[in-house]
Amino acid sequence: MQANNIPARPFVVPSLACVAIAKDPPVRVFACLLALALSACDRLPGFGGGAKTTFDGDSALVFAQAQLAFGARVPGTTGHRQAGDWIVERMRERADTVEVQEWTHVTRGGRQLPMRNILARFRPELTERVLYITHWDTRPTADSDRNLGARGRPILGANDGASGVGLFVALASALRRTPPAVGVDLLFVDGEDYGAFETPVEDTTRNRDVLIGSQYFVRTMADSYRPMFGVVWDMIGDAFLQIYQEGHSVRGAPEVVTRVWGVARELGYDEYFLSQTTGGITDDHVPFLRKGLRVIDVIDIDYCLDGGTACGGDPSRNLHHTHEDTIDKLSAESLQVVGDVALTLVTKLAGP
Ligand code: 1BN
Ligand code: ZN
Repeated sequence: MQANNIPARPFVVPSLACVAIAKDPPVRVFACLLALALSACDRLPGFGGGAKTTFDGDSALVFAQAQLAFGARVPGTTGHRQAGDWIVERMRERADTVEVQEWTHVTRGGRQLPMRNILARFRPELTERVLYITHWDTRPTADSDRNLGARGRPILGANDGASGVGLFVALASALRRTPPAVGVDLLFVDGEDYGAFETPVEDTTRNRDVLIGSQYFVRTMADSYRPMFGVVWDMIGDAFLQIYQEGHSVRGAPEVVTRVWGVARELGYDEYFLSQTTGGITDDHVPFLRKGLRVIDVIDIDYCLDGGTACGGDPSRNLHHTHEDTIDKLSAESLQVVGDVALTLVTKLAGP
């Protein structure tokens, strides 16, 4: 079922259509300025159509589109550096503090990759905190594209990369307007998608060049950093939103799954947050779970052309890691649903 029963593959903000096709730097600058100008709109109080909170799904979509204006955000490329700078700037406008972790990752093949994790903090003085995580990099290859000849090119990553960034920037706008009673950390991790997700996916010793940023964060964070719970938000912009309960999350932090799905039910979103469980997915929550932190993965892995469950049994309709992961597959309504849940989760919590 599609979010709010909007017709199939709804519109892309027409005035920003230029952003997706922008190739030359001046146009990209223009696109960013436009996104910035529109970001002023999301500071207006009030609830948009269908919204259950002050989170603004339309703005989230605009911010996702602004990421796409940088092209693919593959570590080591210009698009990656510019998109990272853009995130830092947007967070400095909104969060109380912004910390940037920079390091060089050496791949299995000996390549040196510049990496950045960006941690935007609200109420950093508070001990009681919630940690939200999303990856901001995009995959260097389109491993599942129907066109075998195009598999070697990087994907644009509208859902797989930009949707989580759009969600977080819009979330940061809402948190700036109304500071939460508990601390909130928005962590943008790098290098989630660079290498190969080997099978079995649980074997993270073989998955050397994926989840790079989340593993680095967990390795370097203070032992005293113990958020109450955490959520990875990944691929949450699909116009046909279907979020199953991910296997590692259900086994590793069932009470967090119950909490997140409970809020979704209270908001009337149980047609999007489904009660079925999927198998375990190797994603950025795994390093946190291994460290003993209660972090789950909210991911819509059922990313199919024209919706359907498991793409109607036709894997060629799956848009994950293909060149068809473009902005027209996302919707502001889906981002609204996820943003309402993410914001309600923290605003429900009483402070110290
Ligand atoms: C999420 C987005 N992932 C990659 N890009 C993790 C993943 C790993 C998803 C294996 C499916 C299979
Ligand atoms: Zn991916």
